Amino acid sequence: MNQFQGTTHRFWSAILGVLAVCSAQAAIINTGVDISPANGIDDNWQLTAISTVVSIPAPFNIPNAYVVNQPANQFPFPTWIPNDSTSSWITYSPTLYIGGDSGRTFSYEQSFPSLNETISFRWLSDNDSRVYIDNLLVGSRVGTGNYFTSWNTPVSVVLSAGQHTVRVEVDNFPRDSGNPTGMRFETVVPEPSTYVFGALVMIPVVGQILRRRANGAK
Ligand SMILES: [Ca+2]
Ligand SMILES: [Ca+2]
Repeated sequence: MNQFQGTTHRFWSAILGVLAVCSAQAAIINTGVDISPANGIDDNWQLTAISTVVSIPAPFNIPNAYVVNQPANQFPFPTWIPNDSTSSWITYSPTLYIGGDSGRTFSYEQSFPSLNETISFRWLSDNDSRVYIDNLLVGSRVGTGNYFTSWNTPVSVVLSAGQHTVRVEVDNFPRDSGNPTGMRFETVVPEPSTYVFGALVMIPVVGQILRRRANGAK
């Protein structure tokens, strides 16, 4: 390698290093991706709250969120899009209680580190759901409750560098029988179309606007 080749090599190494940093994904870990699956508990997501107007059946044990590991042909699969190697469903109970009214709202959370970057993600839920990052609503699937049969258009969020929290609130609709609830969440590679047509939410900017309004209201 001569001097010119060495300079060129260093140049491209630097460029590739920058690209590697730019393409790094925030470390939200998909649901059901579990380094120690034997206990059935999701290592990365936690069940932080259950809001009930009726008692729900045991067993459940906050903060454990459990991976739904039914075979792909066993209820609630394939009515729910079956698990795959990218992500799996999680729920509040190790036995996925499906015998009766198991409502109402289940909150799943994960704390994660991020660069100053844009991330995109999509999710499934039984039934309605809302996604918050640092307590700001960034996406929702509400109305029919049938959000277990198709993925939403990915939501993109601009994050500041640092530690963040994602929370997914899932409302299980009341029903007399056969009433599972669960959630499935995965990050996706941002696509250019996402920036144009998707919901682009800038967490730091929104925070600044809210602060300005608060200051102005004094
Ligand atoms: Ca585990
Ligand atoms: Ca349900």
